Amino acid sequence: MNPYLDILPEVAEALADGRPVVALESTIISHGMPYPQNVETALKVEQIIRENGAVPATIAVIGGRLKAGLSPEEIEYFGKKGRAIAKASRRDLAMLCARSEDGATTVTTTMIIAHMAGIKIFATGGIGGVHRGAQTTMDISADLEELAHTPVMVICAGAKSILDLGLTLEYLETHGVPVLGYGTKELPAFYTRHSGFGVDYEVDSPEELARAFKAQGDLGFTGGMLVTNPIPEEYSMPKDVIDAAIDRAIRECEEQGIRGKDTTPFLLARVAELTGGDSLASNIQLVFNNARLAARTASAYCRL
Ligand code: PSU
Ligand code: MN
Repeated sequence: MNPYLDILPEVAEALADGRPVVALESTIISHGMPYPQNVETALKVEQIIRENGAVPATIAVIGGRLKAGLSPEEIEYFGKKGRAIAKASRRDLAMLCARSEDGATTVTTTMIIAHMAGIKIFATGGIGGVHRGAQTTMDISADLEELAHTPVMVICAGAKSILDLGLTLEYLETHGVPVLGYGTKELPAFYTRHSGFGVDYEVDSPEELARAFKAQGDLGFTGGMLVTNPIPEEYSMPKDVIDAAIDRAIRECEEQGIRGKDTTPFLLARVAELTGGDSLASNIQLVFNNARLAARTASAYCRL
């Protein structure tokens, strides 16, 4: 086992017994939602995963240790400290380990640590991607590169239109990452079920998702797989409301000269403010929905 890795006993036992485990990220807790809704959501997500037959493993870096599985107290700590916790991408892990510091894991680092621990399925809200204007800023999330290289299935609600969804799909195609739609042929756009862009394949059951991921591993491919699960209709937002908030947040981001790793947390927080909490409520519900699908898919994978 990697000398920097700590696996929570409950998670280690499930993995040793071949029982289903679902990884969860901690940037969504510290940087993606405000306190206390972030802690309430993170704990509820763990409960939903249990109710659907799997063991949750929330992933983070604490004191330079890579943690696969957190206690409720540790989740509370990440939620309370919020944006004071460093957002940890691939380039940050070595320094955090060397300096014994804390880090909130993004999709990228959650995939890395999940893979180290032997966890195959990971549920989150949205992934990073190619930002609008990337032609000049070159702002492309490390999440896409990780999906290209690390064999973990990421179940999300698509990508927010803070990103250029068309370019994000092109990048994933170039790097050979399958983009599956759960019960849909259309890429969902996080807050809304529709983006106007197609996915590679529509898949209609957790069993089929599990078989697809198994086949990818059996083929000797080392990359990940992206599952996009549309937000339930009753929680989706009106497209004009969310588009207006996103356009305004992007304008403010440019005006304030915000760049690099601060861009996504700024846009997420600003969109939530501009929609008066409606977007937060949708965000929470889509994470629950992804957790359910991930737990069922992890269970199906264990039965193969
Ligand atoms: N998109 C969301 N919610 C999130 C994130 C992205 O809708 O919480 C977080 C995830 O942790 C993701 C990270 O991995 O932001 C991407 O950041 P960046 O764009 O800096 O790569
Ligand atoms: Mn970026």
